[in-house]
Amino acid sequence: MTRKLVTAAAQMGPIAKAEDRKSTVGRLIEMLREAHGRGCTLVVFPELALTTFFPRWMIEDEDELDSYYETEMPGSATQPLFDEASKLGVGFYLGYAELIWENGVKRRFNTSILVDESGKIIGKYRKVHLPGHAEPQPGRDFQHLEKLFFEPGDLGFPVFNGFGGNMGMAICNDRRWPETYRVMGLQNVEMVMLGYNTPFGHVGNLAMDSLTLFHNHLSMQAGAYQNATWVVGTAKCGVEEGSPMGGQSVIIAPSGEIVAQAVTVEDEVITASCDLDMGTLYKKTIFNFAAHRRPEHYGLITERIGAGTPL
Ligand code: CDV
Repeated sequence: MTRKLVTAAAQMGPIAKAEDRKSTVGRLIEMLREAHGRGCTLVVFPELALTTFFPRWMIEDEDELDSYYETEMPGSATQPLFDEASKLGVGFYLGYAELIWENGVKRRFNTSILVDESGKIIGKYRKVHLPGHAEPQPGRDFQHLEKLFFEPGDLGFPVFNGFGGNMGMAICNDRRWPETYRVMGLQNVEMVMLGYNTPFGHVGNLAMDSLTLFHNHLSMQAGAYQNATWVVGTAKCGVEEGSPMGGQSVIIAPSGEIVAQAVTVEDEVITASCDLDMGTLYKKTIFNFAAHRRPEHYGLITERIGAGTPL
């Protein structure tokens, strides 16, 4: 008997700076309904799916900065999404900017949640691998100030029981790091959900820039195959406030093969019937971790951060 999870990646086109939460949440609800109509019980939305990708600007006004963050989830603006999802019996992954107060200190995270089919939050993840800079960089058309506007996540890479399987989360730049998938692979993850905002021109090297979409898929396909897991990668894309961002949202099987891919850079729902048992053969053979891994030789991975001299 197979465990089939009909899953959607609900890609978003640009969110304008002036677009309010009501309108953005309305777009999410529309895609949720479309996914439900195609038999889905899980929808994966992008990273920072409620606002424009604000780390592209240096924002000095604290009130303006705060306006991009959610202080409660669900809040009044996002409650309709939760209501519609539970009414339809569809769960979702949602990325958003999270602001909390802890011991009188304001803390900011780039966060995702997993909501089950009854509307209950069953998992939370905070982005670990923050890209970009903590200071504005001169000469750039667009900044990438995630290191200024977020703290590195403090929840690790937990795997949650839901949707009939073992469900993991990551956010954008996390997908480029093999450690992301392997830590979840060691918890027998069966589906990794992740949202992304990937601006072109980030590195400032034309040759590398032309490979942006290739590297997007390369990272996720490798993570899927090497850990025998489904990966659902959902973009926010198109030209947002003048900044072009890559699309090509995908659903990837544990074989590493792409089984569904978006073809626009707009709001677009792609779906696949994901057999959560499909990774089992890989997990029992070529990627039988218990039989083949040699952690006694992997010490440098946790001892060193940057590359150093040969041992
Ligand atoms: N939002 C991101 O994390 N974006 C990064 C870019 C900046 C490299 C990404 O990995 O797509």
